Amino acid sequence: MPRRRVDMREESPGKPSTLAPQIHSASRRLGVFLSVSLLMCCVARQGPPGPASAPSAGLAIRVNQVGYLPDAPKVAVVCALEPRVITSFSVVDEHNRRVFGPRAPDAAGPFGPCAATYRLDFSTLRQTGVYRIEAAGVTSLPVRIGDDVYRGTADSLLAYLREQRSGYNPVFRDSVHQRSDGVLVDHPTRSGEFIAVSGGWADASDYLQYGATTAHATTMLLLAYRDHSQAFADQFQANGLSGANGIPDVLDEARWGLSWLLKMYPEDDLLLNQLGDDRDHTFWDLPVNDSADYGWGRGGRRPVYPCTGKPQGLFEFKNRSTGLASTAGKYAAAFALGAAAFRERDSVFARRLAERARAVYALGAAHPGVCQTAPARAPYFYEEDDWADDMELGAAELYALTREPTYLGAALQYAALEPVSAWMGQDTARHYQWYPWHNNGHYEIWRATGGPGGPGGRDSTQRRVAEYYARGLEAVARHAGNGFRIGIPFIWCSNNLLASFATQAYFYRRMTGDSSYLEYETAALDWLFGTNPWGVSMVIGLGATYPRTPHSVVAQQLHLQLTGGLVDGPVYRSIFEHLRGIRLLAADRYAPFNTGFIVYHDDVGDYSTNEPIMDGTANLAYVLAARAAH
Ligand SMILES: [Ca+2]
Ligand SMILES: [Ca+2]
Repeated sequence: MPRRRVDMREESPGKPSTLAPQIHSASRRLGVFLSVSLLMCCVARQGPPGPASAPSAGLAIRVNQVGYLPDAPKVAVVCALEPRVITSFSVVDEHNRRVFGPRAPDAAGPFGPCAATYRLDFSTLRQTGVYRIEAAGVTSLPVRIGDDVYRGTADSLLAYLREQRSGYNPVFRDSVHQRSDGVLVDHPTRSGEFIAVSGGWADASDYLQYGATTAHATTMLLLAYRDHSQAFADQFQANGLSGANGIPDVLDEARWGLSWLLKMYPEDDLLLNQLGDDRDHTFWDLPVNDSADYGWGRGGRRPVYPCTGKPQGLFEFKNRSTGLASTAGKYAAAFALGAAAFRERDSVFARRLAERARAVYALGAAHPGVCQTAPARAPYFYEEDDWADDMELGAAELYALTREPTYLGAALQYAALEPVSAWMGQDTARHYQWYPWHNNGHYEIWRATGGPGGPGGRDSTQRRVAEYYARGLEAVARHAGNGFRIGIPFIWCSNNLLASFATQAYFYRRMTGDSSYLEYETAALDWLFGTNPWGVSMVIGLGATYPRTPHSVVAQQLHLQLTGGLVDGPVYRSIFEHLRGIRLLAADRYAPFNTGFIVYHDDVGDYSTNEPIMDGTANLAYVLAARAAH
């Protein structure tokens, strides 16, 4: 989330004349194939606005707009904008026949814009169908119950990743930075050297690319396929264009990430971490004709930053990097998982990945500490402060791949250094301070030491890593007494935290069979799909009401729907008000619900709440795959 926005918002609204030529030129260039790609690829034309979100009688009933599995907990939430007493609710079917209730709701107190909330639990309704919830004369959006409600949703998210591809891009059917990536900068002896690093995904709606987020996203895709392969189909080719190629699309996408990460680790002692920097934000233009000027002319080559183990930043602002391990561990994990995933399909690729996994892990072990992203003209960067979690995961995946005991021993030692992701239970955190927001390593240790069908809770190692997860879940649950059962801090990219929380809770439940946190796990997913004060699904294209005007130049200029993109999500009002250059460009259709301590705006100008994020999208694909494979 790097944000083209930051500088862009300062520049683009006030300087439309500088943007017009690029947009015009892009439109001309794109016109020929747009109609085809819209039908066949990652995106669709923007549809009409979704159902109105305005509350009726100051009261709204919020539901998961994707739906509920028959055996899952099912809770709708009432948000009343004024204090209100509600004594009963009912569920009616498509013929308006009451099939559940009347029942008494559970009063849950105020939250954000809601002066009162109520939880409407209809979990015991298991019959497949389409229903509505009624209370106090107000009716919810349609609610689906069925075994198939999550079918295909994980694949839907992959559409956004294809749209974000750098190198050959299937939406534009054209090069994105293919010849301009990149020139080594901030290297003690080799600055100015060209290194071919084209590929990967743009991190958000700007075109910066990061090794850390790409490696995490790739890892989540590989885990999703390994654990829930039946959730994924084959409808796209390796280059992202429509058409089956005999490989599940989630593996096509994971390989896209792996191939770029291999380029970003070209030599044993050269670990690259970032492509482009926030000078990217100068222009609000399409990726195929990016005008950013990094000192080699507009639209010229882009800088690529190595991990140096020292504070980085070419200009006024510096990060606080201390080592290489946070990035090295993530690369090692992705490479090792990739080696296992492609062992049968492409043994040459798999052997290369295995070799790179060992090398980059060794580099991280030799250089403990964090490798943060590098700021340029703006003060923002990913302030990752933890690296033991990343080395734990790298070691765990190498153990799973090689069965060499030293890797397991190392994984357990790293795990003990950071048993709990430190944001859990806190009210705030720095931008990407504890990243990834959940630690896959504990689950991977559990799996590699027995896993499904293994000794389970009887083994002390397995008990220990499960208990690590429980501590984090409990810390979040203690903050989740509100009607929505949400206990995360509403920092920038809060939806990332919810996807992570849901992932960790799922891992824990699978490891132990303990459903103590299922209520909160379910609430996190429900929140992402509409059970939130605004009644908006946070994934573009999923649900009835979802972001229509995301912060994206591609969506805005080409009138495309970025199907599958998970947006940042609500933030504390104080964050929204203090980030640089945010300006809402249209009337706020969610205004009645933006009166509390957290805000969300479906507005192209709001890069703090409404910008799709690549890594969160990939993480959510895991969560949805688990539900689809139910
Ligand atoms: Ca495919
Ligand atoms: Ca970390």
